[in-house]
Amino acid sequence: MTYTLYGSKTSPFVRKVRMLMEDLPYDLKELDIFSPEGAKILNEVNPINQLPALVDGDQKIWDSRQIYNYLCFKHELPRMTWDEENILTAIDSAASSGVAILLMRRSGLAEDVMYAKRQHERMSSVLDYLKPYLLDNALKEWNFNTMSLYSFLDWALFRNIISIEDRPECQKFLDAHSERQIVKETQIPKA
Ligand SMILES: N[C@@H](CCC(=O)N[C@@H](CS)C(=O)NCC(=O)O)C(=O)O
Repeated sequence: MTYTLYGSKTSPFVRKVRMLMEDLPYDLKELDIFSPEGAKILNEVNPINQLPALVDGDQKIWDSRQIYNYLCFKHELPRMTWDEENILTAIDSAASSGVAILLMRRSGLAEDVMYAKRQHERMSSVLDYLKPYLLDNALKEWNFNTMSLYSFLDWALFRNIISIEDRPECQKFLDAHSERQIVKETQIPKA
């Protein structure tokens, strides 16, 4: 049975699911969700109007974490501990803050307002919190959390949303995983 994954090649939330599905059969249906056609197709699959969405026969699954849980259930992938779940929540929250900043910029909104500052503070706070993890487990492990972290960092740098100049552990982490085949296969298109 081939899954259908609705996504885009730039989304960090889609990328980590593509990494997770490296050995699973799926068709990627790329959507430009800001075009009327793409938005219509996405809305028929996911009323939240966000990517990714997974379709498995009659079953639709929204949200990357739900997709992870669904695939864990179906393919008996290892479940996370509660501490690992917290790490995923932190990474996803940082990525959502990054997406909020991107949407603000695309809307022409200034970033010297409380809402934007909260998003930047959240991303910094998460990266501060993850420093010991980045220096240890994250260098050695390749699982949904490290896939999520890689996808977020690479995307946020690509979009100029974060700077890691003062965070060598982030660069070390990216370097540790950048040669993986699935990382290369899912690279963000530069054009
Ligand atoms: N909680 C969702 C977040 C997904 C998300 O934010 N997707 C972005 C693309 S990176 C999106 O579709 N944004 C459009 C919007 O929010 O209107 C998940 O984990 O899948």
